[in-house]
Amino acid sequence: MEAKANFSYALKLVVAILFSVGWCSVCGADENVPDGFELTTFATGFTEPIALATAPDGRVFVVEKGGKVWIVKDESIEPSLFVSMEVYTASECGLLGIAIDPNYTTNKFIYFFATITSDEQQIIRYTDQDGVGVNSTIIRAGLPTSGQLHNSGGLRFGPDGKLYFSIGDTGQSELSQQMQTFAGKICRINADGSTPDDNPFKTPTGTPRAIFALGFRNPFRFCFAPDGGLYVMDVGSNGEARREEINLVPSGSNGGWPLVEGVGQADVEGDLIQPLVTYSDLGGAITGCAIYDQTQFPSQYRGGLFHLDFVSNKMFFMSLGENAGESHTEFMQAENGVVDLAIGPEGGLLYTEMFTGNIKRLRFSAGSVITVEDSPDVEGISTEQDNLSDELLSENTNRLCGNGMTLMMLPMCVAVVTLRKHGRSLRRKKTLR
Ligand SMILES: [Ca+2]
Repeated sequence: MEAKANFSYALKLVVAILFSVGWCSVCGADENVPDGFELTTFATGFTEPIALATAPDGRVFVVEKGGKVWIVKDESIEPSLFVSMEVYTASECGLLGIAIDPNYTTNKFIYFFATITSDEQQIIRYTDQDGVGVNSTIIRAGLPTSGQLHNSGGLRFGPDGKLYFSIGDTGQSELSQQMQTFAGKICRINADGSTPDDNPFKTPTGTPRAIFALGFRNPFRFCFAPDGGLYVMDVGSNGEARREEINLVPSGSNGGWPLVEGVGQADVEGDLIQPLVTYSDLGGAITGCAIYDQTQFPSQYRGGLFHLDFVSNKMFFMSLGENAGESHTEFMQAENGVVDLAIGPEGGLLYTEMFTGNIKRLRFSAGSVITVEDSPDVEGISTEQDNLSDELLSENTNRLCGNGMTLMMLPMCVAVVTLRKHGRSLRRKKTLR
């Protein structure tokens, strides 16, 4: 068994040891968010919260690895469970993923990815009947697991309306390149579990396969951009060759595992995907991701990708497009056991922490952002200036902080102004009193 591969179990053990000797203050990191952002506890008290999703009505579904699903409504946890499923929970097994139907408003369907026994995983659909899951329906049975490692469990609808799921190599790396198993694959199915005719691979007799892309080690989480781009986070191996990867994954492509980890080619049919980002020093297990398609954050984050790392407990950001990889930067420090990330009901981000039992909420709180080049009030402001003029800030107070009532209610209002001139982009911050 690979020590690092079994990432949840190994760290849990460390945490248990530290708890037992009273050192837990050293388990987690001190949280730290960028200027202008605010981190709060959205809901707490969960046992190993491993996945979450926001419904169109603003309720947030929180999935516990042990099989329970809770609903958070208006920032409080509903007293009755949505569902409690019988799942197999050894090592990395359990209730692992959730997806909400694109037509949820009319059909109320919610889908889960679960390890059912030591040798089977399933995709199961429930109907949301006033906050309770009913009409349990198996969408896909017989999905592989070894009852231990690399079960993955990513589950998302693409913009094409198809249901995608990810399964890791189940601890046998050679399976990732073999087409007769879903191990080490990203799969694409219809919402009813059938296989779409336009999937990229066919069996020797011409039947479409559910496989959308092959060659992944442990693609625990993935996310879609509005243009259909599928971004897969593939957890890296151990030792010097280890690379956590962010891959843009086209239909019919090959992620390369175990022939290549990170960047490189191998002697196979067709080119391997070259990851947009690889890292080994920034963390040790890449996890939840979300494309930021909202407007609550400043404009430079819109349309970009946020992701988590379970070992360094950090969140990272990268913009998408031509130079996506080069823009990958550390965004914030979280506390302990970050695994899933989703857009929250108010347009911020929510993430789960396995070890604290918390759902955290990240919002931008520094009033509005004005872009200097868009403002008529900023003639003469140069990017060389260290401080914004008081005149600029007072002229823009209402735009920055809302209205006078908002200013009075807040102890302070931090103005953040982005200066974009001559191709440079600088942020300036000033506290208004
Ligand atoms: Ca790869």
